[in-house]
Amino acid sequence: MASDQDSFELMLSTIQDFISQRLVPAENIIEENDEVPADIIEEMKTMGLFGLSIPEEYGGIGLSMAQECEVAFKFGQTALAFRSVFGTNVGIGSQGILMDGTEEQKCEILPRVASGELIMSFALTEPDAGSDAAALKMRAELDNDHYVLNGTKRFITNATRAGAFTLMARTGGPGAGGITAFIVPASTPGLSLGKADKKMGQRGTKTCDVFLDNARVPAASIIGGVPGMGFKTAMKVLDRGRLHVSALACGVAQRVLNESVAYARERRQFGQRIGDFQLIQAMLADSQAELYAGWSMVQDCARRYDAKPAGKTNPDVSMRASCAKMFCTEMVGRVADRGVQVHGGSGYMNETKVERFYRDVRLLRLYEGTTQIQQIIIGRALLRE
Ligand code: COS
Repeated sequence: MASDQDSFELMLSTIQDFISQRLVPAENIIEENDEVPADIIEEMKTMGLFGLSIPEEYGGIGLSMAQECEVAFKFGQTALAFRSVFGTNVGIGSQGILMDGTEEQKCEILPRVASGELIMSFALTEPDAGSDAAALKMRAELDNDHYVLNGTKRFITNATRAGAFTLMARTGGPGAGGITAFIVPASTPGLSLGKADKKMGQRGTKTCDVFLDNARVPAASIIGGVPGMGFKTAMKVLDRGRLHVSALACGVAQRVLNESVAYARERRQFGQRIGDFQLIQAMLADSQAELYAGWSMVQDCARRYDAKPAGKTNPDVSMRASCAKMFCTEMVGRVADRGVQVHGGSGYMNETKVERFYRDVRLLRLYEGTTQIQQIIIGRALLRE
């Protein structure tokens, strides 16, 4: 389907209908219940959303990065919890296996990930290793043909839904070269979950701690079969994930702008609609121009991503993905802030959609690498010989 632009356009329009007819009307349910309804998750599976990025040979739809960004842009225009349900399967949970896994691992895992039967989650962050991912402490000790895992993972998205984790642990000495990526089934004895995190926003998304207490996994669970490659796998996965998050940020900016324009058309003060005031127009114009700039970056970077050999790193593309992540997630913060401002006092009230997006987008500047981490990646790339 990926190669067929007409089929892709058809799929995008089906997604658009699903978002406007099914998801947008369910946004209040998410806010009230902190859960994505089970029937919606089933519909997402039927639509193939869990397998967007997985090649057709492994049961997915095999979208290009540019196409995946278009889908992420659409899903940014509703409560972010919906995308989060399948987001780890499309991105950080599955891509390490696709990029660096053995053929056997790909054949065994990816079709189940693509169908949504298996939810994959990505476990890198720890209590003492957030931005400094190479400092992670979780130990993986070799014991005959098994590894024994001990330690804690933190803020793990979709952990409560996950059937398996792409999990980074230390098999060697300090630093990046001592880190290995494993596929760890959630049913592994010794693996348990903490209580659900209470977050500022993004109601309906699920994060919690994951504890490993003498959890044994076969040595064959190492992604690609070679220890010590896990940090590079994680970085490649994050390069890609950052582009996806950039597109998502643009989608939210579009929704907030739509809400703001609609409000500016209707709301009347001083005897006229507020949209007729130039100070309101200025806020809308700033948001539109920044959104246009951000989306242009995403499209350009996604094209470059698709042009490089699959699974290979291109430092220039990594640097540009960080530029897009930094710009788009900061941009949507400003757009959401202006959205609240255009709505005045109503924008501070929970029943107003912009209030929710204002809280929801705060996370985008933090996960998959903070703005400051993106600056470091960009700065280092510029200074590299
Ligand atoms: N693709 C492939 N390999 C990469 C890479 C990338 N994008 N980035 C780094 N590497 C490789 C390097 O080439 C280096 O390999 P060699 O030792 O063979 O030279 C190795 O990985 C270590 O890289 P580096 O020295 O740059 O590691 P640092 O510890 O300095 O960390 C940052 C680099 C800060 C960029 C990294 O820790 C990071 O991205 N942190 C943020 C983590 C994050 O996003 N967390 C979010 C949690 S997931 S929601």
